[in-house]
Amino acid sequence: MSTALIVIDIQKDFCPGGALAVPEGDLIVPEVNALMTQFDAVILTQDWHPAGHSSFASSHPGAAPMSLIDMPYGPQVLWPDHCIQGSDGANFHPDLAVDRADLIIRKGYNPAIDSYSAFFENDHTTPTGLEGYLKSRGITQLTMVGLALDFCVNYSAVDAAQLGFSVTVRPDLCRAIDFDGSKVRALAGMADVGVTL
Ligand code: VGL
Ligand code: ZN
Repeated sequence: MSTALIVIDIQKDFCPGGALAVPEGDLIVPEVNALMTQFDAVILTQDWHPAGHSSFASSHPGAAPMSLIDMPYGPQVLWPDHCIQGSDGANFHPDLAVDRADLIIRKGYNPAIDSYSAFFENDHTTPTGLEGYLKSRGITQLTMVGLALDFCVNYSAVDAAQLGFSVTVRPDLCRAIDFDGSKVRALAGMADVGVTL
């Protein structure tokens, strides 16, 4: 049985001053770095959108950021432009111990589909490859930290639990966008599928 720490989207755009800033997103970095030494594997995820991505409000004339639209795969929140491939905002927080990572998995690169989860795009069927990576390394126990608790951490944790991994989320090492009750809903949803909080 091997363990992995999955560090979700600790990128400049999700930290104060960034394009989609999560309040206090930067405060978790020192403790996340310290936690990395306690796992067999450390995996980082990186939100990585092409310019003009379909999850950006700017790609939908007249749509306001944080409004909802119906996509072929279901409802989608429209975000401010963020984590554009190669942009400074897509970089990891400068203090994150990136050198400790065994794997960096990028997601959200498909122009037509958003990808909150580290495992599947928002259609819930297109895989990122992370499941195969973990299984082929014999990793069964996952701990998740990062940004944002109510979106990418939430979707990643629920998918991992449903794929049969043993999953712990550390809410103290996450921060939430907390949009329209999303934080409370996320915590309840993760608990429902057996995620340890
Ligand atoms: C995220 C919204 C859009 C996240 C990514 O990392 O939680 N949220 N893209
Ligand atoms: Zn995104």
